Amino acid sequence: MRSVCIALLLASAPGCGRKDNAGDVRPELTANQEHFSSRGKLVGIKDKMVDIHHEAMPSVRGFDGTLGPMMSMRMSFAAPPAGVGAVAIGDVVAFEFTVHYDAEPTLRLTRIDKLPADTRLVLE
Ligand SMILES: [Cu+2]
Repeated sequence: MRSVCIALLLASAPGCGRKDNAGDVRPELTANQEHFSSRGKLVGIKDKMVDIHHEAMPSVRGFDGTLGPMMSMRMSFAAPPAGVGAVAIGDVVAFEFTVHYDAEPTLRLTRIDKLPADTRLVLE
């Protein structure tokens, strides 16, 4: 899923929840990384990668510099350097991440916190 999502970010194709003509347009990226946040359900941890089924995000910048929505999906992130802490598979989480436009791994968690188990998420 991650590779598909990244490919779509790279190609700026409709998909990965992005819609044509949505958001502003920035012809060239002026920063090599940007910070975003969302909520979701932790669905996997393996090899320092964390899979999260995240809610829709209203505004994420793709590699073409445009901001657009990303639909709810399962996506893989590199774990924070300090690890994921007390969260476990099945937990509802709030998380923050950076998108790195010029370095791998592209998606890196910077923070992940457990939310109350009865937190209502909107997942598709
Ligand atoms: Cu996504």
